[in-house]
Amino acid sequence: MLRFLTSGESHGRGLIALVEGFPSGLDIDKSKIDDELGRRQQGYGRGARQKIESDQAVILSGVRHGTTTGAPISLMIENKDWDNWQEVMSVTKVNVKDAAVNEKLLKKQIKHFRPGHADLAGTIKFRQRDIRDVLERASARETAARVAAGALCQQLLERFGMKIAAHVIQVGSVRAGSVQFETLAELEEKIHDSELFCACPEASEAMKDLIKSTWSEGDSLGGVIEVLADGLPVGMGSYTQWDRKLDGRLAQALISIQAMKAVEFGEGIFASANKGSLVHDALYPAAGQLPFQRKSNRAGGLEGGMTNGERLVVRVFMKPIPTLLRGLDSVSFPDFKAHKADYERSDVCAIAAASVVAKAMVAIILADAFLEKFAGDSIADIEAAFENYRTYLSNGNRQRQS
Ligand code: EPS
Repeated sequence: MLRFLTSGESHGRGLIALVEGFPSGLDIDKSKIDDELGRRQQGYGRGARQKIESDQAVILSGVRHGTTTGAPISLMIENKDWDNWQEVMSVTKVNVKDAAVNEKLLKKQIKHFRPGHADLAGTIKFRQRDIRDVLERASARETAARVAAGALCQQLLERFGMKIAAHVIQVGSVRAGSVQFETLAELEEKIHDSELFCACPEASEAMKDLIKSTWSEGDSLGGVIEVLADGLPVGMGSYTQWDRKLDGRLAQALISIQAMKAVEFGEGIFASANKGSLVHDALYPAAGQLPFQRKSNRAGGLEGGMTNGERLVVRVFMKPIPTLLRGLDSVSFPDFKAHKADYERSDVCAIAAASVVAKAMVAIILADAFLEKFAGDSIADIEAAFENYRTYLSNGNRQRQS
């Protein structure tokens, strides 16, 4: 079992990702982790914070001489902004009798809930005295740690011929037109220069314009991300128990990303309104690597909670960021009087960054499901199990192996 946790606050010293259950013997390319971290910081619509940060991972454990050892891998990303927050976010007690310190604390205290954010329920639940205690951990800054862990998992998947890509297909009401691509490398080329990681150049410009005008109105925007994965062997995940189903596990991981409100696999929404004959992907014999083929992939690569050999297609829907420059109606804390929500420096639209996070979360779940299917403590053991399964599949999948 692959486990992963994060810790850290938005303006604290830094973030940590802890990945446990990762096999030994994989050569790690740290520059690939840093590339993903850099990509997560990009995208049109982000606020001033990204000019302060230049995220890089420091690998603290679990890797020796460039190769994983099988021990827990911890990755740290420092917050450069910490320099400006040392008193406000100090882990040790500060001297509130010092007028300068006290003034800093009061200035950064959050007293008005932002509707749509974790502020209200978090403050009540944890009996906080300052809404900042919720904001700091609920902030999407945390996703930098997820991206570092995801980039590690992507390297494991790549080692076994799998590839993941993500692109933005909608910002607010602007949808990308359909774009043709065969391989995910081709898709990545198409999104490379788009400031919104969108493969359709016209839509990309229209998305930018919409973000610009929304910005000037003091408002915010969400959007839709599509994540795709190729090369997944048939049978990752399982139909045998609810919590082994891969669609359920992916949905949970994606919905856990800040501001995500819905997930769709393949043509899931279309499927709910149409007849079975229009929805299911018929099977035909084939003589290739697999003894079957299909002419469509409306299921999005998953049937019965398992990969079925087709491309994984999953979409995740993000709501607009809840921190609005113009402030929504809200109440104050702790006296609950009518007051506009606080404005904390924020992004206007973080959909491009979120696409990198969605890709990372899919990588983490797929790596877990892969290790479950081809269990082994080392890459060598996993490779043997993987090869054995490939031989079984190429035999025509006709006989069960004892
Ligand atoms: C965020 C608010 C902003 C974003 C932040 C998420 O941070 P700040 O308040 O420091 O300006 O920039 O995202 C990041 C820092 C990041 O690296 O993604 C929030 O409230 O969720």
